[in-house]
Amino acid sequence: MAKTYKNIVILTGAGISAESGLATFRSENGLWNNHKVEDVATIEAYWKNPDYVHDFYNQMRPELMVAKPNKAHLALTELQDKYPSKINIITQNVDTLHEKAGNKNVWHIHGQINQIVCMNCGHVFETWGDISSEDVCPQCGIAAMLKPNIVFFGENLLYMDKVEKLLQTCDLFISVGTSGVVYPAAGFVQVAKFAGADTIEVNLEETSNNYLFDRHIYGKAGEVLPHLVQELIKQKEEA
Ligand code: BV8
Repeated sequence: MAKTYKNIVILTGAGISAESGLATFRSENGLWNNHKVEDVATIEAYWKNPDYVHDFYNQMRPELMVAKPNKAHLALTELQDKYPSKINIITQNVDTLHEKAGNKNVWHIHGQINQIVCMNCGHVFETWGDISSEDVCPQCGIAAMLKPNIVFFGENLLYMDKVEKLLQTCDLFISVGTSGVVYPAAGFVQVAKFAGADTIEVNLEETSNNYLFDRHIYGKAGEVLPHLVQELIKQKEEA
């Protein structure tokens, strides 16, 4: 009898947005948009030179604002529409392509590029525009305390209470387009596996934690994920 699932968790990384034209983090030259990650995505880099980090994200925002979801994101919408079960998407991506594709239950554990947080009062607001250390918080009026609502290296992730529960109760864990080098996200598959979930990895190539996956589907997410979604939907119909 075809297997069906009740609680599916999908973890996505930069690879799912690659076919939308967005840069991944660990390309050949190890640079990310021509910067070293540690120069722009650590909390130390931010405190040392906030406007250097603001500029990095200011330059990224326009591209992400107009980026379009690809067939991989749309396949997840089809899965959520046609596979009656709880399906949550935990994303490391700061773009909004899951939302643009109509995906539901999306958890941005590394934050979002179009959100700004005030480190004085905690207020979070949306903008696709530029931010600098001169800007004041619209809530408390304090200047130089605004930061992209993005989780830098050395900062705790967002929604980890929710994520823990999802991982401990899932029966299928699918990882799409992540190199599996950044923790704690890279360890999520282990939690799911201990919870008894089946684990599937979708990537162009073998990743560093590939031994933890029961099944590997190699190829571009936009090409292979729709087939996996059709397979799951068919299994459910036949059950
Ligand atoms: C934390 C924000 C507690 C910026 C990001 C030593 C050992 C273990 C851990 C650590 C350690 N030292 C420090 C740590 C912790 C550290 C960490 O993991 N470091 C690593 C590098 C060793 N983690 C943290 O600091 C985290 N916080 O642990 O809190 C704490 C508190 C205080 C002090 C210590 C600990 C915070 C992590 C979040 C950091 N912020 N981003 C931004 O996004 O603007 S991480 C950054 O990497 C992005 O969010 C990105 O999503 C994430 C993971 O990268 P990937 O998404 O996987 O992207 P990548 O390019 O690597 O891979 C793309 C993949 O897609 C590839 O596999 C490729 O083959 C594939 N692909 C490409 N095209 C396609 C495709 N697949 C399919 N189809 C395609 N078309």
